[in-house]
Amino acid sequence: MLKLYGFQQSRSFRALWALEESGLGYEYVQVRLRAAAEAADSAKNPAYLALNSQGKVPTLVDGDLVLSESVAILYYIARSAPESGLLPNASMDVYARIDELACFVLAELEQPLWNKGKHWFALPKGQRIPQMFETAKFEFAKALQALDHLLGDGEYAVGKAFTLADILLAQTFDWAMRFEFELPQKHIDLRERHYRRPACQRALAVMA
Ligand SMILES: N[C@@H](CCC(=O)N[C@@H](CS)C(=O)NCC(=O)O)C(=O)O
Repeated sequence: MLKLYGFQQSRSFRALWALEESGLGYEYVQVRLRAAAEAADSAKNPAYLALNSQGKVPTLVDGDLVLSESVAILYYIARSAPESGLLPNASMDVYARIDELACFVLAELEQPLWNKGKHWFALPKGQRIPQMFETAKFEFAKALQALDHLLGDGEYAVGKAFTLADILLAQTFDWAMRFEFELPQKHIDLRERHYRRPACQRALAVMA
């Protein structure tokens, strides 16, 4: 059975949501990011570091396979459950658009969010630069402008059905709202719409 290691509201929620959409059996294991290494459930415990050398979440384990990048985990879940449509059986164009959005979320959209997080609470106190908040705000607004050129005005990110690209966008917009970034109403609406999906609601309950 698949085993997902995660921590509350973090990138691990993407994977948990995808697992619920997929219908695959899985076990969810909560690890604690800011616990001392001695704690058995700490992400810095040697047992967890053996799976994820950076002590980060998410980590997905399937037999001998250990994956530690959220987007790779989403693709693995999608390919393990083709009937879920998370990666639809579609044309090269559709695959290319999904890949493009997945790369964009990682490389452009979430970076300013994480930069704010790093300088807010994640970096050691002496390394934090509060002025980075404004830089992050500026860069996020720029990324949103670029996103407008990648997204059409349909209900879904790509094509006419829900895919892993929708999970990535909705979860990243949720993150932006929690981190107090300005978000256009259309993206707030997208997040609301997709978070109402039964699979997302179940994932939220698992994580609680
Ligand atoms: N590129 C990785 C990033 C994983 C990552 O940075 N996860 C954060 C939580 S969202 C984490 O575990 N941070 C703990 C730390 O930096 O010590 C992915 O997408 O999975």
